[in-house]
Amino acid sequence: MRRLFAGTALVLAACAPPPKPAPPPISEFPEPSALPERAELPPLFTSFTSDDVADDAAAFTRWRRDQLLALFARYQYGTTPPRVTVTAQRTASYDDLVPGARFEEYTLTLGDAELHLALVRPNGGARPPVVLGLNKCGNQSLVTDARVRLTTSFVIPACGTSAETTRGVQQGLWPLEAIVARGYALATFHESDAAPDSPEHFAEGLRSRFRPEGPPRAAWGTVALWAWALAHVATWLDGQPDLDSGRLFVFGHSRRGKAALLAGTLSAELDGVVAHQSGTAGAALHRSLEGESLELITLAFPHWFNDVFPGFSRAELKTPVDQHQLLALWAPRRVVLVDGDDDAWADPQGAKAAAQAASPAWELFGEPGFGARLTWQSRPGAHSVESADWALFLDALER
Ligand code: GTR
Repeated sequence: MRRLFAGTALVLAACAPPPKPAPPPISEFPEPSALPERAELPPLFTSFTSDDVADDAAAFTRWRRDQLLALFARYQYGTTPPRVTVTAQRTASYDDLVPGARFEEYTLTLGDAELHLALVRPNGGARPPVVLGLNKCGNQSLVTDARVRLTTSFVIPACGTSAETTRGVQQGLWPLEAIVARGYALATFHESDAAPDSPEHFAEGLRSRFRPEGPPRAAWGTVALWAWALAHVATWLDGQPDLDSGRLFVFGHSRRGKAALLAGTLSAELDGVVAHQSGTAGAALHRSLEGESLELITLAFPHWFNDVFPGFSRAELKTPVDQHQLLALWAPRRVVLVDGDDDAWADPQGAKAAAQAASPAWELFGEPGFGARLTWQSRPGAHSVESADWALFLDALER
């Protein structure tokens, strides 16, 4: 999807734009306690530091996007290191593992770190669209076949006592045969390769290899690490000539939905996102005050964010960024938000309101927003991914 940004650069070169309002260094952004309370949503287009307004797509792309990224980095997710080069080596390929598909395993090298990717492609000649997502327990949890590489990264207790005990345990969440039957390839890697979802294992994965810039308190949390890894894998997938680089989507459920939403702000290669029940610090507005609060999420999962975000506990109205702005960073790409009727914790109405509030960003690009490229829906049921949900996700992407 580089076209979007490349095209903008051409427009900019031709029009010699005015200089962008320079944001102060991220370390000089005020502390949460010094920020004013404001009940209304922070603006999509007006500068954080001046009265400048990004009133067209070129201005939004030129400077407002960077401001919003800086605000999210400083106040929520933490700063991420610069991009590194990705190289890949195919380590296995099986034609008899998933009916109608080839199951491949790759080792991706990001600087001197490694991620282990499973890529399941439908048989046939066409270049398939791709859905990329983090998996919770390791690639071996998607299938029962003993040939698939066992993860060597940390296995969280919710998955099993060891990698060996988790073969096939996530099959229901990843209906590979049905996904490829719809013509999609599925790319996935173990989230612990990037960052274990555990404060006790905080220093493992990419965090052991990369030191983000900036003051320590602003350093990346686990959601940002996951997003950064997804963005790198998206770059590699985008460069594969036998995959459809114009239809590269990222999927995530719940905490992984938060990471999927953030990934698209770091990657122009991603053409769309399916964020399922992503909730607080995902698609739901901080200011909706329903479901999980900032206080509870930062107490229960401090490792997901930077050390500044807990400063908004019981102070949601002080947040200088809200989640409609995260969605706006996807404009004009495809955003599919799905919630569950019985999942009040994830605040479905807060996500719907965020999507409605983000819609003007699509219109800035001359595209229809809410209800068209940016959709929200709620399906019956609670907080989970069922195999049947995939038909709904893929239908939504195709609408
Ligand atoms: C919950 C958490 C949510 C959501 C969920 C999940 O415990 O409060 O923010 O991320 O976990 O990932 O299933």
